Amino acid sequence: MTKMTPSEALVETLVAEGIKEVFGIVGSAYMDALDLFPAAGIRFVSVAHEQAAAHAADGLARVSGRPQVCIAQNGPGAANFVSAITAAYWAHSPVVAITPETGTMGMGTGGFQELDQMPWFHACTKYQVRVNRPERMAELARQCFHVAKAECGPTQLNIPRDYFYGDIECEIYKTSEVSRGPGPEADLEEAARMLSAASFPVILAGGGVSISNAVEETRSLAEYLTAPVVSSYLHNDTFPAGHRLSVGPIGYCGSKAAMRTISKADVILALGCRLGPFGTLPQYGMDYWPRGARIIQVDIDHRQLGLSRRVHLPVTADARAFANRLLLTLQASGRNREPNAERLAEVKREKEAWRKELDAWSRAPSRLMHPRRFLQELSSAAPKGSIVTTDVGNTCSMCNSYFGFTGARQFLPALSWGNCGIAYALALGAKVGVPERPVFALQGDGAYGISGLSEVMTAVREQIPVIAVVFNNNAWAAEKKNQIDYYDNRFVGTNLANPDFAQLARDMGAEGYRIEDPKDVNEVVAAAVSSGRPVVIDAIIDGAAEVLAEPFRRDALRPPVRHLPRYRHLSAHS
Ligand SMILES: Cc1ncc(C[n+]2csc(CCOP(=O)(O)OP(=O)(O)O)c2C)c(N)n1
Ligand SMILES: [Mg+2]
Repeated sequence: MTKMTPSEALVETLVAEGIKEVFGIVGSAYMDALDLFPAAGIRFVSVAHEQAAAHAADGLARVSGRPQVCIAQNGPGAANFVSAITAAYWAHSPVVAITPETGTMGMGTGGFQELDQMPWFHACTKYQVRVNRPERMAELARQCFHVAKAECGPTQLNIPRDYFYGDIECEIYKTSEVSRGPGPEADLEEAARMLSAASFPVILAGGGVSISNAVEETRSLAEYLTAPVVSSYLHNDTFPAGHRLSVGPIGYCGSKAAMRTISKADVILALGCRLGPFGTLPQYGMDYWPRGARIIQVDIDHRQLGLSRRVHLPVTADARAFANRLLLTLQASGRNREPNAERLAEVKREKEAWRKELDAWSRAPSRLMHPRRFLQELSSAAPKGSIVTTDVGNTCSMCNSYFGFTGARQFLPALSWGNCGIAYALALGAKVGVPERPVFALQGDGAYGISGLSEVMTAVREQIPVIAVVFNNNAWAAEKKNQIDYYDNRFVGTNLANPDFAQLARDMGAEGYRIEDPKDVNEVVAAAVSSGRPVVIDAIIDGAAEVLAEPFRRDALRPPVRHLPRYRHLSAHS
């Protein structure tokens, strides 16, 4: 036991956990701890809005695979975390949100910046705790790190502001690594039997493959079985795109090759995959999910097993450990598999057909630059190994069929929270974690206005050279597409009128480029990558009905029905 202050105990716990950066906006509530950061070797990355601090911590956690930290002033500062922490929750990203709160002697009196902060984070964290005595600062902070790691999600450390002060005795030590097994032997054997007997086995690689760094193990398994590998929705980085068994992602705006391939499966190994219901909906008019297929579902979180689909073999296991042991079990079974030439040829055929179709879509005529043509150029111009974050929007969704990756932790999309305004700040965090790689933040013009624009100031101030690409179609086009398809082109709130984003970037101290012709993409991207400075590329693209992707929520929208006389002309069939 060593004598220290609670502020010292908190900061020393961060140091013990290997924290090098903390994202936030300064506030008096935690200034006593903040003052120690430089001496502790912790960089405080000061952002423009607390939402960006939590997204940046998420981005850094996703690329590093380690818990990361954001901190905010009590009340309004902490409230600004909520949406971003929810995004991290659905991304299974270990973010520790430190939320100082009103002092213990003022609680309940309605003093200043006071509201019970625990309910805000109740539904979006794996664990939350209020430091109830200053002496427990290190212990409770440590528990937040432990659960964030062990349960792959955000936690909240809530600290009454007077509890940073005083003298305490405590011990500082690092949380241990939780090892996770490959699942029961009997399940591994059953999985080996099912896959060996399958006539068309398919591996569905989910986010857990990336989280557990199981890409190599998945590759070996796929090669042994000659099993095509489909990435789950928005998890394009779970298998190398150039591999001969890779067919790309299913889900909204995904790969038709992947959808046609999985539709033929009689056995699916859903590895590190929760089989999220949105990610398996029909797409491109294809109801591709093979209802007759037998499913082996492997997830580290037993709550996900069989949650949205009937599963024949549910296994609670680490994706990497499971894949590794399953391969050994298959090899030991004596069935020494030769590569299945027919299946390989089929995969090749499907990929080629999809490539041709996508190419034709990307070269369709348009008045302004076609978004697909732009994405085609952008995805080939981005250097191999780049990290790409994406937002929520019509153009961003199309990215799913253009961007392939070489390995895990390279693709950071908004995922299931689906909030516009996430991409830029995710990229800030990612770039801090992997400074040697180009980091691209892809977002629509609407989403950029929510958060990206103001965080360019952060990138400049903190010298974090992310490359932002703004898909500028002067519209909240994903929503506009609904008005086109369902509301007879009545545009309420979906048109935008943008400033010159490139000029604005230059005014903020970043580099700014404008692209109107796909031929310029290569040159601009090369300049952006070599500049080593924050860059904003304003890509002027077409937003006409013909170039837009399908409505995002076809599954949930209905034609308008109006009964009242004053609205009757707004009915679908008026
Ligand atoms: C925070 C938040 N607000 C609103 C929405 C609803 N929404 C989904 S997509 C979208 C439009 C996105 O527009 P933009 O970023 O310009 O991309 P585009 O669709 O034009 O490519 C909106 C408003 C959302 N997902 N998140
Ligand atoms: Mg737009």
